[in-house]
Amino acid sequence: MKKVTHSDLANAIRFLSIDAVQKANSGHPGMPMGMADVCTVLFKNFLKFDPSDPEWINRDRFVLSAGHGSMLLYSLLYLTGYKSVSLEDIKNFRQLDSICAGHPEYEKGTGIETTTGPLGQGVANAAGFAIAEEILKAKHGKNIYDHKTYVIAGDGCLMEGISHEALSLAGHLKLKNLIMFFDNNSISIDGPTNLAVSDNYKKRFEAYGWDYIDINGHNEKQIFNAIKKVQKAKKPTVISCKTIIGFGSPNKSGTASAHGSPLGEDEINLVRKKLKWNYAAFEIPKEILNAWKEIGNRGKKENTKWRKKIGNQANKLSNNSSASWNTIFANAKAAAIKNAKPTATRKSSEDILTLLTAEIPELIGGSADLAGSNNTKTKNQKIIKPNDFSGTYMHYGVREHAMCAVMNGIALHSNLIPYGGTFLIFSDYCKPSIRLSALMKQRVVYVMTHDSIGLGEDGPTHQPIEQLAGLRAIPNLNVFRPADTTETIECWQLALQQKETPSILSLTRQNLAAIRNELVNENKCALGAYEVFRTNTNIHLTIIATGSEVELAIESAKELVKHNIHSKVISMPCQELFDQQSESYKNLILNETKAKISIEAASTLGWKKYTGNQGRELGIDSFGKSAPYKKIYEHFNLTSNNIIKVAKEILGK
Ligand SMILES: Cc1ncc(C[n+]2csc(CCOP(=O)(O)OP(=O)(O)O)c2C)c(N)n1
Repeated sequence: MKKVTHSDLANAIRFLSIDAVQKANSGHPGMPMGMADVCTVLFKNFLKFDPSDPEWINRDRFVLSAGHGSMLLYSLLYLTGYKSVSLEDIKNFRQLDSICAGHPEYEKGTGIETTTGPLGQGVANAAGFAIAEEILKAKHGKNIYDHKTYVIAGDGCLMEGISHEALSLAGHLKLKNLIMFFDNNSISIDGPTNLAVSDNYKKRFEAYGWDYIDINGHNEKQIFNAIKKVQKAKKPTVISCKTIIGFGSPNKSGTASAHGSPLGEDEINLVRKKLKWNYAAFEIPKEILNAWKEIGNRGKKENTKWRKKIGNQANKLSNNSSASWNTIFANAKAAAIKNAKPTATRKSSEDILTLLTAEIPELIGGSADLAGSNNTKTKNQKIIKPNDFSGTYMHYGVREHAMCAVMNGIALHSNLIPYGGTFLIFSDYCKPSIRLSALMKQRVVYVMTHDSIGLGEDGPTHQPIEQLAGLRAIPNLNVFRPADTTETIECWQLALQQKETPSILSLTRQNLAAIRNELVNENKCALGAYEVFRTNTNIHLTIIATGSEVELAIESAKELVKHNIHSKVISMPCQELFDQQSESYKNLILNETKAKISIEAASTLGWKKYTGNQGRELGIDSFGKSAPYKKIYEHFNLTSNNIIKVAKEILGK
């Protein structure tokens, strides 16, 4: 039997990728063809993984940031013996419900470590994986956690701004366990990358504090030596792999035409000739498949050894301390009612976080240079520093986008629970990563303070208007806007309980009066909306408000009595949770009166569905203003006088 060579192994990846893209008549063959050699050497000799135990916590993480090259990942998963990807799945590349989706989609236990496709996200996710590993290593010891994160980034990933943020942060933190393969093929969609970029990559990476190694990405020996070298790295390392996109394609290699469309039957035949691959589409000769399966089996021994070494500690690692959480929340609520005083919800958030961070070591906090403004750092938290990851608080620097994608990586890694803060307005800088938290069902908590014109003098650049509506439009994301300390505690509880849904906590800068003065064990915010005040059994009007505007709604309801208008006030801290309630509950809340007013100091977009045809939405549909905040509320007519006027109008009084 013929000895299986490196080229045989690499070509198996190439042809599976080519054939799958051709059959789907859609996809990106060029990148897998170009990076097949690098991945073969990595998987064969270095990557610590066990396809029979994809969730082994001490596995190396492999992230394909250049997600369009998804067939590279699927080929590797199939060839090395993951149960998640069969040959049939590969034949169904890009078809409905195939695990081999257009771009890799995270699914626990499959070997697909994260969802990629929006270029650059994977780079920051990888930094998050590497940070999580360092934190867990510092906490549990090298005996248990000792692995690396490998990420493949293309020219596109490195052009994206998020990569600059993430690389800079990784360099600062000296993440020696992070290794990037730069698929340096100098081609993107529009053509050669010199149409748009002339970065000196070596200088760029070195300036970030990374080691830079240059290799020919088709030279097995060079690839091997480079990966061997980085096993002992003291810093994050990029291995810049000079590769040829579409390697092996006589007419398309080295050009943008290999990037994102099927090669075509004729060209594929020429590739088969050139690479001496005399097999039919999707056929992997037995000896080559066996050689790949052996590579897949390599990690099993190491996994078994590791399990023996750590003994029963394994169970402890995957548990977290959730049992004690409910007591913390219950006690905090009791204290909030007892000591009620005007408090900004960002401060209420800090207060509950102070209790939580004392008890829940899995909570990893942070902020994008606004720790003191977002109130995300508690007195219990030590700072995470280069070479010292024993802390639980990250100063992410002014890097909102990377912060959020790093948090996704931290959440994906294992059982850590990341939360991070910025101003709500800058959720716009975070959006692509927030969307991916939601898509990947990750428990990431976004602490977004200064959540309206209530922030005052900083003016329209800092005052969110359309942000809440935009965030609420993201599926599987809970947007919480609590109205006082008790609601803030309840919303934090919900954010931590929802293991498959990320949360936004939209919090105020300004003080808010307590609207809840009766202690109930029930988490009222879990209903999404509930009655918080009423002036009579029989009412004419329903006022729905969120966050800082609940206080205004209650004040207006009291005033309305003087005009013979009785009303109830609904606090709606979370539209998404309210929408999930039973029809009868929704009816109870919304349909007691036809006349309804919503009040939220933000875009009115989306409120009509609650106020209905006879309702009115009070909000702000222009940009904000720079002034003391009470003046801005007046400017935008968010006053009880105006609410009374509107109420009279819709009630015809
Ligand atoms: C944020 C983002 N912008 C644009 C795209 C569309 N896109 C997909 S691949 C690609 C070019 C990437 O070039 P490169 O990384 O060099 O990949 P290669 O051509 O080597 O496969 C672009 C612009 C995307 N996926 N994500």
